[in-house]
This record gives sequence, C-alpha cells and structure tokens, in this order.
Amino acid sequence: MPCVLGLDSSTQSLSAILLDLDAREAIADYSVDFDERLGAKYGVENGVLPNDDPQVKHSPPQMWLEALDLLLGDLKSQGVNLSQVVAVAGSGQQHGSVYLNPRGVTLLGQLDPHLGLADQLDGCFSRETSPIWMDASTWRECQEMTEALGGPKAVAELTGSCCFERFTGTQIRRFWKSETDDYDRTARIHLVSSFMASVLAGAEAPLDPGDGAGMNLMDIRTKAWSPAAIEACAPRLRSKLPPIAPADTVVGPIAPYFVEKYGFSPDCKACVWSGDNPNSLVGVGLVSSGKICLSLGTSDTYFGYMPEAQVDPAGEGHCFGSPTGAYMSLICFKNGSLARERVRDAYGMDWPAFSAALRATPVGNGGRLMLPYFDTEIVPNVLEPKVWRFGLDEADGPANCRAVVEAQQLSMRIHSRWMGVDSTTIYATGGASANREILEVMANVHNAEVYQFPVGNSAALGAALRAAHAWYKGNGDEQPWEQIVSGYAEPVAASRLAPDPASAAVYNELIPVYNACEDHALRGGPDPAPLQEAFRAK
Ligand code: ADP
Ligand code: XUL
Repeated sequence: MPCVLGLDSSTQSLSAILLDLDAREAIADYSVDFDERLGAKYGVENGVLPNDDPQVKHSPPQMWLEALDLLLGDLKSQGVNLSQVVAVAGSGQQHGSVYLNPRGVTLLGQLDPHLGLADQLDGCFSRETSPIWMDASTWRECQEMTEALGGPKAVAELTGSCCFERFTGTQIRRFWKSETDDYDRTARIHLVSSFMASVLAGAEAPLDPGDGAGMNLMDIRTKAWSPAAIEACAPRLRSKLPPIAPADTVVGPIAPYFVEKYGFSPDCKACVWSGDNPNSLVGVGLVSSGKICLSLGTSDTYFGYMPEAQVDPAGEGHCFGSPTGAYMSLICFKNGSLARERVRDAYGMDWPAFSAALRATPVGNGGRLMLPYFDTEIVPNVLEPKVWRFGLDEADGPANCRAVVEAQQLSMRIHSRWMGVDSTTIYATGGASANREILEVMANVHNAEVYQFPVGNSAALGAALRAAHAWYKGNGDEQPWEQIVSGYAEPVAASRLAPDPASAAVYNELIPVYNACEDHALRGGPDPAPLQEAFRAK
C-alpha cells in the first residue's frame, strides 16, 4: 500500500499526516509540540524565543531539526511502517528564514545517522536564530525597499504584496545592515520550507512560488527572482538564494540518513515543500474559485483560490502562488489564537469555560468592543501592542471573551473586502476551528454557512496531497487536482453551521461601530461612543 507523508513545521509544533493512497484515508496524524518537548532546552514560549523588544520574534532552527528527529522516532516506535512512504512533502511557516554558512551547505549532503540532526548541524548557521512571520522589527527596511522599487503600488504589482515587516526580503535587508559580516558568511538563505526540504533530501532544495511570494523578492507573474527587488534588498544576494521550482518538483530520493535511521525506502521521493498557507489551500480542497477558508491557527488567516494574480489596492492583503500553479489571496491577522488564549488565561478559564462565556453573552455584546492588539498586528498595521476596550469593563470575563472573538471576525470581514468574494460558504480549519461557539460567531458575522474538517491540520494534509500529486506525476500518471483532493480534503457535511438571520443583522449594524473604533484608535478619528450608544439603543 503506497503511502505519502505530509509534514508541517509551524510556529508551535511539527506535525505529520500519513495517507494510505489505496484506502484513501489518513493512517497517522501526529504532532510534536515545541514548548512541551523542547521548551526547556531551547527556551522558547509558544515556539518563539523571548525578547525584550516586542517587535523581535525569532525561533531556533535547531529546534525544528530536533523536532523532526523526535517526530520520526516517535512514529517508528509507535509501529508506523515508514518503508511504505513513496513520497514526502511539507509545509513551513511562511516568511521565516534560515541562514547557512558554507559548512552547513556541505553537511546537508553528508548527514550522519549516528548523530542527531540538531547536533551535527551545530555551527552551520551564519545567523543562529531565524526571524519568523511574527517579527515586526523591519519598518525602516520596508520603507527603504518600497522607495527603491517606486512606491507601495509598484512593489505590490511586482511581488504580489506591499513590503511587510515579516516578509523575508525586509528581514534579509535588516540582517545585511546590522550584521554585515555574518551576512557575508552566509552561503544560502532558505525559507523554513526549503530548509526542511533540503534536510529531507540531503541536498539543497528549491523553494516553490507559493512560499516565494512571501518574500517581496519574486516576480509574482513570472514566478522567478526579480532582479530589481533583489537589488533593492541587499548586495550580493542573488547567489545566496535557492532556485525557485514548481510545487510538484521532486528534489531527489530521501537522504540515506532517514533510510538508515527510520526505515524509509531509498526510493522514497523527497518533494519540494511550500508555505503553510498554500498547503492549507490544497488541504481544504480549494483548487478552484468560489469558497473561502478561514484558518484559526496561531495566526488567523482568510484565504481563497485565485485563477489570476490580483493585488489588494489597500495594500493589506497578499497574492501568493497556489500549489496548483495558479494563485491565492490571503490576509493574515497575527493576534489570532494567542489573543484568544490571553483573554482565556486572564480569567483563569479553559476552552470549555471560554465557550460557555460565549454562550452566556448576547450577540453584538451590547456594543462593547475590543481591539485585541495584544501583540503587534499585521492587519490593520499596528506596531505598538495595545488592547483597546470601548465600553467594555476589563473585569467582566465573559464579555471580554465575546469581545475578542467578535473583534477578530469583524476585522476579517472588513479587511477582506478587496478580494471581492461574497462567499456564502466558509471552510474553517486550524486548532481553534474545533470550537463551535467561535464558529457560530464566524457564521453570523460573515452571514455564511461554516463547515469544519475531519483533519484539523490542513497544512500537513495539503503537504501530503502535494506529495501524492508529485508521485503520480513522476509515475507518468498525473491526476487532476480535483481528483487528488477528492475524499480527503472535504468538509464534514454534518458540521454545517448556518447563520442566524437576526444575529447576522445585528453584526451588519455593528460593523460601522467597529470601523469607528479602529478609526479612532489608529487614525485619530472621532470618539466612537455616540455610535455605540445608538447601536445599544436599537
Ligand atoms: P499552528 O499550526 O499555527 O501552530 P494550530 O492550527 O495547531 O496552530 O492551532 C493551535 C491553536 O489552537 C492553539 O494556540 C490554541 O489556542 C487553539 N485551540 C485549540 N483548541 C481550541 C479550542 N477548543 N478553542 C479555541 N482554540 C483552540
Ligand atoms: C501569512 C503569515 C502566517 C504564517 C503562519 O502571511 O504570516 O499565516 O504563515 O505560519
């Protein structure tokens, strides 16, 4: 029975999904949590290294390697037969980057099964820690690259997005400016995806256009490095970047390290990885237009399939590549699960108590609103963390639970208008999509029916499906994407949550009030209190 393996190296964990292609079912779904298993050793919290500066968010790349050994070792000791895996692909948290020195590039091809990955690659990084998607420290570099490329619209038209603090190009520029010697010692700058793919292949892997579009360095239409963007980023950069190749490229056979240590077949194909969002697109079956997905993971993302490249005129959203060769639109809200957890923890609750609080409070929260910028925010752009409360008593736990969830959904509805998708169906995925009370707010705010998925980790599932696509294609049996995802990436029909018309009407009234709060907090607009009063009076 041929199996494919999908891995997901995300902010807080490394996960795996193993699919049996004959039975068309998942036969293993397993995860290694970074804090739980490696937190003490690497000093991370929620997978991220603490830093006095709230704008700086880095993670240790060796932790990701050690997690790979732990995960494969656990699967093997649970009796999972990895010799049946015909192809492996993966998903990396987007935008994060890994900096290898020349020794690192060489050692990737000589991995020793008698040593752990993290130990043998010690001393191979020209930058010890990796900036990740949560980092917001590159405002200045964003300005510099934007100016060099002719303004925000020009950058977005060229690369699919305006310059963003977390995008790899601005992060590379900051590294070059602040640690020039280390930059010069860098032989290869990988994304998390292409780094992990390189380890599995034991050879330098390309990155795919889906993940490449999160760098501000790739021409979104030609899907090749943009010489102008590279020039605007940092000197001597071109030779440090890996090639870009389609998402169904096979890098080569899996490295002997994994054959000897974990029992993989030497014929197992190591495929190109992609970013978590392009993988999730496939993992929820969005291989054509029509529906949208809301992923509630560490960040919350709102995304959909796009046949042609289209950019957000307001500059908040992104155009990434899709694994199918087309495109995807996406907006990322950084204060996702971590903001919900901050509120939950502030009142000593667990998730069932949080859900009970949502059930106990009225739709629209009596006009009490929160802007939950516990951390810096991507959409809307907020570089100083601050939680705003409008008519909301901080001591009122249940009202704060409702306020954070309503704020997030209202913000998604407002900031996704540029996509022009008025979808009446939302696919919900990510860890928090297990929470029906949160999904109820989602259904009513967006006035759309919401579905859950049997597999919570759509990124790992999408990676496994990409591995299947590459494997069939390599065998001369290429299958249409609709067929690849059919039966795997389908919502649970019985999970359907329909919007309640009366509640949807309340949120339609609340949208202008929420807009006024944002306008007041971020752009110095008038006090929203009169609008709140009018909302309450209705
Ligand atoms: P990522 O892949 O981005 O690391 P996941 O998609 O695995 O994240 O989601 C993890 C998050 O899911 C946790 O941070 C947690 O806050 C959230 N979560 C898990 N269960 C629930 C629940 N029942 N209600 C709300 N949130 C939940
Ligand atoms: C998307 C983004 C996040 C990360 C999370 O642009 O920054 O969704 O991909 O891993």
